[in-house]
Order: sequence, then structure tokens, then C-alpha cells
Amino acid sequence: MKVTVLGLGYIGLPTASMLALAGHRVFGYDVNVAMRAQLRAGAGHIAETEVRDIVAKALASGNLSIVDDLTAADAYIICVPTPNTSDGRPDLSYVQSAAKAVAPLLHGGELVILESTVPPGTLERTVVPAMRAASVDPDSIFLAHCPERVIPGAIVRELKENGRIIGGRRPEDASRAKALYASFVDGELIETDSTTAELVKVVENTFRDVNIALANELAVLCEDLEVDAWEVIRLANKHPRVDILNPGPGVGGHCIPIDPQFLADAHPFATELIQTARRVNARMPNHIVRRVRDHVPSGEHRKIALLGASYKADVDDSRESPSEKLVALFEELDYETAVFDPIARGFKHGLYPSLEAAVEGADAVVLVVGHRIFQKLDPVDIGPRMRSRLLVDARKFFDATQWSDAGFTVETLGDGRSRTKPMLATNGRH
Ligand code: SAJ
Repeated sequence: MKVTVLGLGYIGLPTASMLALAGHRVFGYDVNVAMRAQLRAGAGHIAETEVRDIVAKALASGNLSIVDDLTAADAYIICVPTPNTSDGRPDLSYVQSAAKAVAPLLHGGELVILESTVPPGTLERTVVPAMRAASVDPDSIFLAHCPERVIPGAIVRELKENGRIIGGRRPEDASRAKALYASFVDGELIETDSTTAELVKVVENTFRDVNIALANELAVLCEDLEVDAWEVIRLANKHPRVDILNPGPGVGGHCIPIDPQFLADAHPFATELIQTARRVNARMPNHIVRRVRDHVPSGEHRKIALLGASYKADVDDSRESPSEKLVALFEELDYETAVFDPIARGFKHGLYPSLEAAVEGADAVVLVVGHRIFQKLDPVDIGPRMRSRLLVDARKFFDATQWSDAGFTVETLGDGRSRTKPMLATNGRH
């Protein structure tokens, strides 16, 4: 088939590449001119090696072209962002523009698939009207919602292996879309209606948000109870029907903190639990600040070094990252912050060039993201550079004994047993 993919981000680019490698003739389009040029020059913008590999292979095969104008095709796949506006409402403007751009290319019989995560009902309420406005009868084409489900960090494997929910506007629309996915997906392809598919996708991410909220609530509770939440969760998870996720400094990324709000926004009185979970997770950065403030006074320009700026371990994406909020909260309280992350890109507040520069004269180190490369950090090197030795570990990432032995006061999120009285080892540099 000839397939045009609109939006060449984390999902669109690998999807276009997989389709090209499955033998389709694929035209990749993105409104970002610089990104198109970068891709044509062979430099993908996604850090994952496996993604870079398939993009390079797809371009070299001649089956994937990066185009400057939307190209007419048999199928169109829309993979554009659906962020929240600053007041927490879904921003569907990219979906609207994409549908509007595709409509004039349709003559009848084409397949149009929306992959972007959207509030339930969007295909009917946004895409169908855009077609009608361009004098395209939606019954003359095939329209489906097939939400992406891949986890950043394992995009290529999950694109191939994960099952897909295929929501058709009509049953025949779902069957048509299923045939296209069958050409590169090994997982189960399940047909349903489009609104159900839209809700399933949002529910999957909401489930994860609610589960993490329970872990975060347990973390705060266990600090009061002076027990270790990590041990409690590990033992509870031995039960065959319990599977609690991990606490952390906040839930970031472009999916999990956003999607539950699609439901809360449209149905505020039917989403009590979902909204509470969101609040529990959203205030975790405040809790981390409290743990630091227990030891290091605010309002004195004390320096706090943050390790990790991306939204989770071993990815470069900094959207909605807990560190973004941590920097803002620390600076409101007149702390100075220094963020070090050799992987992250696009971090709003800027990054320090080296670990040494970040920890120099600092009063605390906060481990925000458990990147694998941080495992080799040595507290014996870091300690003497700091003004006072406090480690707040928001992921139970470091070996607490090793850091204590190097003279650090160690506070691990959720570990009530690690709670120490405010008494810091200083380096005599006040
Ligand atoms: N996090 C925790 N504790 C955990 C797991 C995650 O605090 O136990 C935090 C992470 O540090 C991160 C945030 O949650 O800040 C989100 O990370 P994630 O790995 O849970 O999820 P994403 O956003 O990378 O990908 C999710 C996935 N959804 C589900 O697993 C249900 C992925 O499959 C989706 O395709 C993706 O959202 C998406 O694009 O919607």
C-alpha cells in the first residue's frame, strides 16, 4: 500500500519505518521543517538505538521518503501530539489540522487512521466533522482509531509484539485498518468501535497513574510509620493478585500525567478516584522538597544538585519531567539548583555540563532519575566537593550503606527507617 504518516515523532517515525520495512511505500510528513531536513540528512531525532536502526534501514530501502508536502496515498496515519492546554484541557488542534490537511486528498476508498491518544468520542466529534467540512462523505472512506501502546525505551520491540485495539467507525473500517497493522504487528489485533478504542487507551494509562498513586501514598505513609514502603510493596507483590508499582518523585512524560485528565476534564463528577490519583502524583515533587528542607534551610541560596532531568530512566525526553517541577519549587524557596543529566534533551531550565560542576559547593544531591549511567557515581568523589553531605534518593537507586559510609546523610523516599534527625555532616565550608 501507499501510506502517508503525519507526524514523525516518537510514534510516527518508527511506525513509518516499520511499515516501509514491511514493504509498503511510505511518505513521512511533519510540519517541523528542521526535523524533515535532519531526517533526510540521516540523523534521526530519537535516541533509542533500535529506532535509529530501523529509520536508517527504511530510508536506505527507498520505501520511506520524508516529504515536504502531504502525498496522496491509500492510507493515512495521524500520529500528532495531543497535549493538555495550560488550563488542563485537551488540545486537539493538531488532530484537527491533520484531519483538515488529509481531507482534500481523499476521493473515496482511502483508509484514515488516528493513532494519537484522544478523549473518547474524538474521532466522531473532531475527525468526522473535518471530513464533512471538506465535502468528504465519511461513509465513502474508512476511518479508525488504533491507539499506539509502546513504551519509550522499548519502542521497536513493542511496536512489533504488542497487541493493538482497532476501533472502527463502522465494523468494515476496523477490518480495513486491521489488515494494514497485520503487515507488521505480531501481537493480537482486536476489533471494536472507535469510542471504545479511544477509552481503552486512556484507561490503560489511567490504570498506571492510579497504581503509581497508591505506591506514592504508601511511600508517604511509610515514612510516618517508620517502615520501608519498598519492602512493603515487594512483599505485598508476592501475593498472586497484587502488583503495585514503584513510588517516585512524580509521574512525568507526555502520556500518563496527561491522559487521565482527558476523562476528568469531560466528566468531573464521575472521576473522583482518577482526579485524586493525579493530585497524589502531582504533589510528589513537593514531598521531595520537604525531605530536603528538613535538613537544608530555605531562603539562604543553598545549592541543591539534581541528578536526572528526563521524565524516566534511560530516555532523553524531558516533557513533564519531575525535575522541571522540582527546579521551580526549589527556586521559589530561594534555593539555587544545578541539574545534571548527560542523556536528557530539551530540559526547560538548562543543564550543568558536568557532575563535578553540579555538585560543587552543593548542600544536597537529589537522585530524581535512575539512569543506568548514574550507577557508577562514587560518593567518595562527590562528598568532598559539597558543602554538606545529604543524599535524597527518590528512587531507592543508590546503595544507602555506601553513601552513609562516605559520610552522607541518606534519605530514601518511602523508607521510614532511613529518616534521620536534621543533623548534617558538613565540610566546614559555611
Ligand atoms: N513511574 C513511577 N513508578 C513506576 C513506573 C513509572 O513513578 O513504577 C513514573 C516514571 O518515572 C515516569 C512516569 O511514571 O515519570 C511514566 O513512565 P512509564 O514508564 O510508566 O510510562 P510512559 O509514559 O513511558 O509510557 C506509557 C505506557 N503506558 C502503559 O504502560 C499503560 C506505554 O505503554 C504507552 O504507550 C505510553 O504511556 C503512551 O504513549 O501512552
